[in-house]
Amino acid sequence: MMTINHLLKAGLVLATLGCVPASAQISLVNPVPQQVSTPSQPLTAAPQAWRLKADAARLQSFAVKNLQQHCAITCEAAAPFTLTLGVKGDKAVKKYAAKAPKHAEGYYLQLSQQGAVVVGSDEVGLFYGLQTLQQSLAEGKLQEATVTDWPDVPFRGTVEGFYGTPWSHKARLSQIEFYGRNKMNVYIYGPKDDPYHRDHWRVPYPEDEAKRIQELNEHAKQWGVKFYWAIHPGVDIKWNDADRDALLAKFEKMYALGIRAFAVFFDDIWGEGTKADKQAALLNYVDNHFIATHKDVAPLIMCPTEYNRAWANDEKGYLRTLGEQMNQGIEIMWTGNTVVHCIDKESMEWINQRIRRKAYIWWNFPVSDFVRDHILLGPAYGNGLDIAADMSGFVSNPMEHAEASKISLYGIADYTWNMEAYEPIRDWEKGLAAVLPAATPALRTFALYNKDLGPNGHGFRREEGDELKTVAQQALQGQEAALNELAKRCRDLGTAADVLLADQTNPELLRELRPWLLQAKNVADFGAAVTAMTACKDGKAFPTFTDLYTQARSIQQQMYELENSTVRHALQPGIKVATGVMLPTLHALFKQTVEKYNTAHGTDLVTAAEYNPYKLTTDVPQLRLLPVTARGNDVNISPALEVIQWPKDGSLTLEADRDFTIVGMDFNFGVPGAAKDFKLELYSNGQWREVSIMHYADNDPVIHTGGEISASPASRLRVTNISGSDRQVYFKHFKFVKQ
Ligand code: 14T
Repeated sequence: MMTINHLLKAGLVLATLGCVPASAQISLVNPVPQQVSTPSQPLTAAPQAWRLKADAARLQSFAVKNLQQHCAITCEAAAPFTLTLGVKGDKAVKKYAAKAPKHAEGYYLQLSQQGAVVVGSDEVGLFYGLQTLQQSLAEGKLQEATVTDWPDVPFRGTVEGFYGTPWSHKARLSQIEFYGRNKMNVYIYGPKDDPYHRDHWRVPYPEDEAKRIQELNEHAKQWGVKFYWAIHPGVDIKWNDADRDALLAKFEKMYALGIRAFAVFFDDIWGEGTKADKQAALLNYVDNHFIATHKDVAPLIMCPTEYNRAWANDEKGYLRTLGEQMNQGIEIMWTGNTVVHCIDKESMEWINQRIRRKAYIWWNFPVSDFVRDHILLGPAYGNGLDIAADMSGFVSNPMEHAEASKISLYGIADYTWNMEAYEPIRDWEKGLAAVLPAATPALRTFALYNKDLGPNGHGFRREEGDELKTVAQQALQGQEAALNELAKRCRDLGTAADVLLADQTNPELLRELRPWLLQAKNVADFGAAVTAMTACKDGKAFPTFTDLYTQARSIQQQMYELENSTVRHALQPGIKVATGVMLPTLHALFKQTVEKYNTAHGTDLVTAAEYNPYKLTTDVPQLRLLPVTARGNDVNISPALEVIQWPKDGSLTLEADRDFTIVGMDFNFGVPGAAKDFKLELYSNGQWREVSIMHYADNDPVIHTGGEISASPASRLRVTNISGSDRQVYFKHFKFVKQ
């Protein structure tokens, strides 16, 4: 494969290469073309109208139809600017045919004041050449250029493979257009929560849903995107003829709807469905009796059960069995060293060797179904730039927030097309502009604080706030200039959130971002109050330290309320913004400033950085300082490590500043049989009410509540030692779940 870098290394420097000014029209194009040469001519005005020159048959192709439908420029028979276009072999482009690259989906584009020539190595190549042409003219200027271009990775796109609310039909239509415009050619339809994909895979789609799938498929054709329909039968498949036939029957139904590309997923299952030899046999059968017999169907894709290295049991040889037994033409998906991981050369070699083919990468970014309190708006970075030749395809699993996912998908399109030239930050900037041209700076500022995922089970983190680290450190040391700068960044974030909340140009994006925008405003307001507190001089009339402190505390509470409001996700609640550097810095600054004030004024203002509605009071001395944490619906008192001396009649009370509804609770005092020595009571409507507690087994120290606890409104909860004497217990866990 020859890229610009290769050419340079080989001494084949194209005459004018390197004199492309950064602002030139070709730099508008995404993905970055492989080879560009631009004579140093001044830019001229883009043509208003084109005269098309093409073979009559070619005018019927999807590429030309798409151009006519979606290009702002009109076609006029008498226009002075000619657009000569075709595919290798067409009469109209005979003179230029040799210049088109040999690669599938490649094209040659020649653009001058007089006209343009676009030759595709195939129809998709022609379509891509026309996309490049349109993008380069998008700002109304024309730059003379010759472009020779092709994709590094044959299959590029997305897999809608996340848990959660599947994308809407409208969102999918918009995604597919976005892929076409950015030269991605694959959309794999496999939302975990579509019943006809997974739980009821044998059942055909009802008519209205079938119609929508058909419409997506047609739309995909118009944008040069292959629509793969995926089935997920592993949950309950029996390895018998009946289920094999059920699968083929479903595929035939989908074929009748017009689907010409298929995938079979075996991820996230256990038991019978996970057997490699059975999976291979089934897929070979599908390959031989369906794919091969329908000549117009794309190669089959499968997602294995052991789809990442951490889960691969090399001794049992699941992957080797697939590699050996499964037909060579079947693609095998792979997420890398773990479920969520960046891909490098070494990991490609590891997997390819086992599956005896080039892995088809399923990159779990920017998917956020395991960190739903975050929205991921950062650049797509971290994958090797030297692995294009090691993979057959690369698809990203995006967020359930379709529009917001486009920011990173923009970069992924470029990465997979022209890997060596990929620059994540440059693409991030361009992607932000592509998604929200009307308010790009605001989106950029907001995105700066929505990159990292926070701590998560997959250990996958993203850079966030590096640009703030020095300022943060200096601000915590009390340096005035840094405190001012920190205040400014907070103000910028707040302004960005306001601008975005008022935006009318991309309502779908703003609907997705809204909870995080509201939280960003809280962070910004909190930052303004806290930085002002640090600058507060004694004796100043307004605002006084206590004014600002009161405001900061109220904003902490608002953050908490928003986290626990209905806008958050039920399973993974919370709305987190600026968790990288900004918010931790503000919390630390708040604590430090209030502590200093308390010392100087002998006051007792709360220094806790985060608002918490639960307060623990007790006459058991060792429990007095245990932190209460509320995360989503779970409220926990942190465990104590030592033996607790619980005095006779001593109690522990958890009090909230509001009524909460308990749906369940349990606690562990480390002593089997302890339940009979303690009493649990709930407080509501001005009175205490006892709730029965018990152990499920004689030797089990965990204490559970009886059925009457469910859905009880209460504002306090109390546990009392009623044994009539002092008791020694542990305090291993204490937890309740609220509604
Ligand atoms: F098929 C796979 F390649 C894959 O990644 N499957 C899922 C995917 O649908 C999901 O969006 C992604 C991120 O959460 O991770 C995979 O799902 C998991 C991963 C786990 F580690 C489901 C359960 C897990 F324990």
